[in-house]
Amino acid sequence: MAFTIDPSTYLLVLTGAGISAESGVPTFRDAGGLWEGNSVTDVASPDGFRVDPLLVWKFYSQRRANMTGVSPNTGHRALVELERRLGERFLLVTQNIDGLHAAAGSERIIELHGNLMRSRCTVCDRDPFEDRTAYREGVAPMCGRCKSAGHDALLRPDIVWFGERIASAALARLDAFILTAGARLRFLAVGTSGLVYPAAGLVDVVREHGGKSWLVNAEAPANVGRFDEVAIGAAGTLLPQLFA
Ligand code: BJW
Repeated sequence: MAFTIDPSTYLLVLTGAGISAESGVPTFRDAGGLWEGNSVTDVASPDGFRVDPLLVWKFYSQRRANMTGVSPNTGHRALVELERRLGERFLLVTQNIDGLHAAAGSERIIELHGNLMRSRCTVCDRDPFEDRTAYREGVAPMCGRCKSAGHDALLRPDIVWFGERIASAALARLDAFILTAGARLRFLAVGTSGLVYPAAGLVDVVREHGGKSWLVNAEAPANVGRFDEVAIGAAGTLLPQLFA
């Protein structure tokens, strides 16, 4: 099997946890995955954070620490190669917060669910900032800027939790790409279970615009029937072959 791109193709790629699995980053819903032992509502929702910010910080601190020494794999690098071929006709939308696409060299990226290595204030409007600290002292981190202004405010990871809105600028950039491409659009989803929206609905949006959709995944995900072509297997093996 091969996925054909020609000089008019616009390629929109959506990645999920599966593309980072071969780098050693746990997926969410696979056996032994990240959610096992953690209730999603406890650690990845605004309500969970309100109830127990320390638990949430412990969870994300551990994940920051776990990223030490983790590097991109052949799947990430195959997408860098595709971007080099297509230039402005390429856009990568990732649900992953691990930063591995940027580390591999991808440039045209939308990080739909945020970034693990950034924090932001829960109160003030300072920009999200790079923060690799894995908090261990049993105290949830506070905003230095708010403290200087005389009040206390919690920091939080710059991540989109369940029930939170995706940044409107990200959605606008995605819409603009899809509109420009029209029927020249090809959509490639890689390593995602197709359960979490709005990402899981992208395949339908592409179809409405007349585009074709391809899927590369280790197993058939929830929305497999909505793709035109499906390749089942490991992303790190299949991606370099499918676009050779
Ligand atoms: C391999 C492989 C290998 C393994 N090679 N493959 C419409 C319908 C129903 C519900 C909703 C809807 N619209 C919105 C919702 C609600 C909700 C939602 O989707 N709920 C569903 C669960 C039902 N969505 C939201 O709340 C979103 N917000 C929103 O829509 O806001 C609207 C709004 C409007 C007005 C007011 C307020 C709000 C936000 C979603 C945020 C998701 N965040 C998370 C956690 C944060 C990040 C973190 O902590 O890390 O993001 S959830 C979690 O799931 C994470 C992931 O990015 C996301 C997707 O997971 P993914 O990537 O698919 O991973 P897995 O593990 O599930 O799958 C991995 C796949 O890879 C598997 O299939 C493997 O087989 C495969 N694989 N190895 C290839 N080597």
